[in-house]
Amino acid sequence: MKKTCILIGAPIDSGQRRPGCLMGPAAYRVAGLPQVLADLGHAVQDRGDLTHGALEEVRPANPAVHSLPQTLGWTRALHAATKAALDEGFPIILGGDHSLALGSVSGAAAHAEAQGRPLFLLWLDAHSDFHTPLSTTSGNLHGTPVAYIAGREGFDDFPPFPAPLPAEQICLFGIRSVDPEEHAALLLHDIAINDMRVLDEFGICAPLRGFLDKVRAANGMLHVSLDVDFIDPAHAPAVGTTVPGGTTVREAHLVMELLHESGLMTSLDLVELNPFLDERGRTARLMVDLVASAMGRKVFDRPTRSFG
Ligand code: 5AB
Ligand code: MN
Ligand code: MN
Ligand code: MN
Repeated sequence: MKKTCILIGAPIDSGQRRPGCLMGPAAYRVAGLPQVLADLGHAVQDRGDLTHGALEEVRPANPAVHSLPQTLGWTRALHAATKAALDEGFPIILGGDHSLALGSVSGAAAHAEAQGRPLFLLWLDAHSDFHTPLSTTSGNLHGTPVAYIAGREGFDDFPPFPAPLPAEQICLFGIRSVDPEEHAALLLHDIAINDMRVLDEFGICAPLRGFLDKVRAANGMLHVSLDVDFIDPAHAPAVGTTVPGGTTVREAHLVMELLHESGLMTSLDLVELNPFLDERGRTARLMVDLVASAMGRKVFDRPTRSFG
């Protein structure tokens, strides 16, 4: 189905300490994302880059946490922009570090609540991002969005999350780096963790189809958050937090192709691209190619699953 793709630039660096992610939206545009979407037959509206608006003075309870006022400002801006864009089309958030998902997913949750539909979340990432602002030791808030979305305590400085997602509506995929505190909390919340061990044994299709079947059965909306580090750093070097043992290029494309075939995805984040660390734009181009697969590009256009 052809969509109205609404591109929202989110030049955010404040969720971690290595500068460069704020160049992400520009890199996606230089790598040709708007044209690729148009060539696939979609309407494209590029809304330009957001700003975080006025900052309030707020001191974090955990002294390790940095850039809290900026993160709060971005959370409000992304919430409003994503919620509004969902009324008109298919938002694609061009990050920016992963702290942007505090706002994009809360905006998607507010929209879904207003529609009376459940929101599901597919988190494609090397990390579980399940810290709270109280538990994080790095103080980097890009490691916290899943905890906010799942309704963990510790987000008192943030707007209350609209209808936190029950564990069965969250699927972590590609995980291979979890801090001890996150590990304990994930087990308590009983969130589905498709770590790389699971993907090694069962492949991409079975675990992903299982989750997509749940979304379909519930007539759910589906937000997908794609962290560059989901892909192995050998193929996607432009990221601050490299973790070896990630997905191959083809595995990542297969995820995107299955998402497209499902017709279920309603919003998408592209996060953690740091163009300053890239090699001649290859990571930005890979991310654009992955979006193309998610939006209908096929190697060969034949009825699915016909072999021989
Ligand atoms: B990303 C770590 N758990 O809290 C922390 O890249 C890494 O958005 C967080 O997935 C990685 O600092 C956040 C060690
Ligand atoms: Mn992440
Ligand atoms: Mn990550
Ligand atoms: Mn990262």
